[in-house]
This record gives sequence, structure tokens and C-alpha cells, in this order.
Amino acid sequence: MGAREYDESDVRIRPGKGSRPRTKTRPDHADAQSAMVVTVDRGRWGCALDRDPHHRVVAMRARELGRTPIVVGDDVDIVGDLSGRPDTLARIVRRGERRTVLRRTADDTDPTERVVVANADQLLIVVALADPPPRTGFVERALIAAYAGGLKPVLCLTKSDLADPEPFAAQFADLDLTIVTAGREDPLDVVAPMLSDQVTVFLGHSGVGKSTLVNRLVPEADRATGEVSGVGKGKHTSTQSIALPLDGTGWVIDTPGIRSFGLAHIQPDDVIQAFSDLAETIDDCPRGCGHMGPPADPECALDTLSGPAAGRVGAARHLLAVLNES
Ligand SMILES: Nc1nc2c(ncn2[C@@H]2O[C@H](COP(=O)(O)OP(=O)(O)OP(=O)(O)O)[C@@H](O)[C@H]2O)c(=O)[nH]1
Ligand SMILES: [Mg+2]
Ligand SMILES: [Zn+2]
Repeated sequence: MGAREYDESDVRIRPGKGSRPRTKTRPDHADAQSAMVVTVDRGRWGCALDRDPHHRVVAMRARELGRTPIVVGDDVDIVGDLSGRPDTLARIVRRGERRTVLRRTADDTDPTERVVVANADQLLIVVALADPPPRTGFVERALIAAYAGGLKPVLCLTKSDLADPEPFAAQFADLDLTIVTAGREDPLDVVAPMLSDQVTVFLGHSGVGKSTLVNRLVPEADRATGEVSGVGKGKHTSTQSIALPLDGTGWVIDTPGIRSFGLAHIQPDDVIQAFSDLAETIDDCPRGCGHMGPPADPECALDTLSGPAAGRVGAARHLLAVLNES
């Protein structure tokens, strides 16, 4: 990580002798206007005023917000010069409550788990069928993160010119999971309509083709794409998340390659809630049931189900096992 830049909101002045007492009343910013955060770059947030992609305003975080994290997708209120003219700088004075959150795990360079994107409706889990090879475990962990964060997951398979999608896709047959194929050579007539009027995060390992797909969907995006450098570790062509407008009101959010997700603090119930036909059944489980069935959870109500629902219990428990391992 490079040294971060400081802006005036980072400066903390300790009140010394004779300094003015801190005022308790904050200005309430009745004139603030709402915006969506579309870019974040070292203490500067790019905002679309009223979610209008053509009305861009660059803003800093007002001092009163302290270190409140603000990420792409956040709803914010901004004040100041909202003209969007070059060299103007507005101020973010409020961050709205988040409807959904996508978290990623701490890693070596960054010890804190953090929210990557806020308020997205869908998570497009982008997996290449080859180069880098697909990993089932990554998809399972992404699914759990999506369910827990309130996003609808979609599995998107790229590089279909290099391998047959069927065997990999078949592993997820028992889940409520929409699976689409969107390789460079494939038509986008299935993927594009799914994204309209939605905010969709594109997430996957480096080199799987997220930016390539974004460029096809938003031609004026002109996202840089890169070569895949070695198995499972692309060289991270994209380094910042960015929200790009689709025709209409939808947005796609291109993100840097990700290796893992924060699954800490996710409860077994959060996973089961995502299975519409199982969610009610667990009301009959004993308190603290982990829903794994015997021997760990001998009285789990999911074991009373039969027919197709019982097959779904197997799929749900497979995800719970992934969660328990993490
Ligand atoms: N054969 C093949 N190559 C593809 C396809 N889609 C993308 N690629 C190539 O894969 C490489 C990586 O693509 P990117 O779009 O940069 O991947 P990314 O997921 O954005 O990677 P990061 O930004 O590093 O996270 C590029 O060389 C693309 O041309 C595909 O469908 N088939
Ligand atoms: Mg990229
Ligand atoms: Zn149970």
C-alpha cells in the first residue's frame, strides 16, 4: 500500500489552552443534496448527483464524519459547490444507511475486514472456465457473502471458448442460482437484460474477464484489461472499484480481483434464509441449532423435510460446511 494522502478532514487539532470550546451542535445541512458514490480515490469521492451519471461532483469527507467509511455504491448527502466544474470540491456530510453490503476479508496488506461495495442489488460472481481455472470453493464463499449481505447472486462463466461450461455449472444445480455464460464470443442477450435497472457488482479473481465484460456492456467505459499472469494470480489490472452507468437506470460496478471474502460473523441462519423453501422450517429448530443434522444437530427440523426440499437441504448444508470451515 502506498502512503495515503491526507486531506483537511484528517487533521485532528487537539484543543489546547485557550482554544474555543468544541461546539456540540452540528450544522444540519438542510441544503444538502443526495448522490451516489461512483469512485473512490485517496480521500476524494466521485459522486453522481441524484444518481445522474452525467452530473459528476468530486467531494471530500466532511470533518464531522470522522473516519466513517464511504465506498462505491454508498448514498451520500453533499454540500458546497455542486456544479461539477473542474477543480471544485464538494463535501460529503452524511452517509445513508446501507441496504446491502459486500465485505471482503482482511489480508496481509490490510488487517481490517471492510465493505467493498454498498447498496448493490446483485452480485455477479465472475468465474473463468479456464485460465485461471475455476474454483468451486470461491463460488461457494461468494454465495455465502452474497446471501449474508443481502445481494442476489448470479454465477457468470467467462472464457467459454476455452472450456465447456456444463461440468462446472452442474455442481450448483441444487442452488437457487442463476447461471449465465458470458465469454468474449458469447452474445449478451441473456446477461444484459438481467442487469437493467439493477446495481450489479462484478466480482472474481484477477484475470477472469470482469473488465472485458464491463467494456462490452458499457462501451464508453474503456476499462483497461490485462493478461493473465500465472495460475490463480492475475496481475490485478483494475485497482479501484468504479460504478459505470448502463443505459437506463442500472449500474455495473467493476472491482479489482479479489481472493477471499470475510465470512466471519455470518450465522448459519443467514445462509438458510436464502433458501426460500427452507427458511420457515428452521423456526422449529432448537435454539442455537447449526442445521447440520446428526450428530452435531440431531434435532434439526430440516431433517423432517422430504422430496425436492430434502435435496436442497443437502445443498444448504454443503454451504454451511464451507462456512464452518472458515
Ligand atoms: N479466451 C478468452 N479470454 C478472455 C475472455 N474474457 C477475457 N479474456 C482475457 O482475459 C484477460 C484478463 O481480462 P480482464 O478483463 O482484464 O480481467 P479482470 O477480471 O478485469 O482482471 P483484474 O482487473 O486484474 O481483476 C485479458 O487478456 C482478456 O482479453 C474470454 O471470454 N475468452
Ligand atoms: Mg479488471
Ligand atoms: Zn436446524
